[in-house]
Amino acid sequence: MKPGEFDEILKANAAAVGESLDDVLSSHQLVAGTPHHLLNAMRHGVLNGGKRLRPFLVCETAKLFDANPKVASQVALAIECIHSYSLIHDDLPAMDDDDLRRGKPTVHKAFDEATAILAGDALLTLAFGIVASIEALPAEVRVKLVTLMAKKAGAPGMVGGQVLDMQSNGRPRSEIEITRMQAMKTGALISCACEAGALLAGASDDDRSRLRRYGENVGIAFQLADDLLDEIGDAAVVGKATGKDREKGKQTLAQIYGKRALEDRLVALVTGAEEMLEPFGERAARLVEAARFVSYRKH
Ligand code: GRG
Repeated sequence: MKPGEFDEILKANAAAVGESLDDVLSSHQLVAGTPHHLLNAMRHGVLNGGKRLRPFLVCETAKLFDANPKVASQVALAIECIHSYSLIHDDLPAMDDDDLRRGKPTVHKAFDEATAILAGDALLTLAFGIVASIEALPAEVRVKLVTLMAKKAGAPGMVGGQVLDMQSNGRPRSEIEITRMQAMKTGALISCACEAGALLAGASDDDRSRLRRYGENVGIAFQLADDLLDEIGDAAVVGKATGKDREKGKQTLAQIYGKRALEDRLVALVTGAEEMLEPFGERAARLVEAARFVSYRKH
């Protein structure tokens, strides 16, 4: 792939995902019974940019197995709704207490705290509703997808990781603790996106496991790259809250091991991700690029 080509692919994908999310959040089914205030808060949390990495991963993994792209796109939107909910709640005063997200006021700033909590709740439940009603998928596949999403987004996944992160505020953490927290908080939903793509496409257990492991590597790399950016704390880095974790007194792996060791770890994670994709050859070229993009990104 030529330099910059993947960035363009991801940008085009993000624009398309944004439009589809807009359609979902304007659909008669949803709009009919939803208070305007709540709907506006949901829209604010979802339609404010973002890389839309998780939807990209769902659709690309599904493509490896020639899945119906419309079905893949529905699952992708559902997972992005979960991601959006997690960011809305993560920004709340009780959690990270952030005023800005993607350069714009967070949902609790633009609306109020109770509305932000409820907008997050509504997006999380919407996600499960979307997947449960994909008529083109056999019922047992829908059940498997819902079960996977519940596990990865819930207590043994993202929510549990967030709790571990909050518990460790202000006290030193070991490498094992930080890695476990990151794999749950950030890695679980990214790996869920990859596994969901394989699952919806009817991939074999072996292929599903490959995609899950690819996703786990990408998820950990995503968080390590975030740690590195946090450590660098470069004010010139666009869209990055400078040294956010450090400012909040959280210990990062970059502080424990240093920048160099983290960079080496990122290379190993990308190699591991690539190995998982070997059986798919050229068809997985975009997923290989995605692993590199996540690991070596500058913001
Ligand atoms: C509140 C249940 C609950 C969970 C929150 C994912 C998460 C857990 C918090 C996000 C905190 C954070 C900033 C972590 C760093 C890595 C990360 C997930 C960044 C945001 O994801 P991107 O970069 O976001 O994919 P965009 O803006 O591109 O959608």
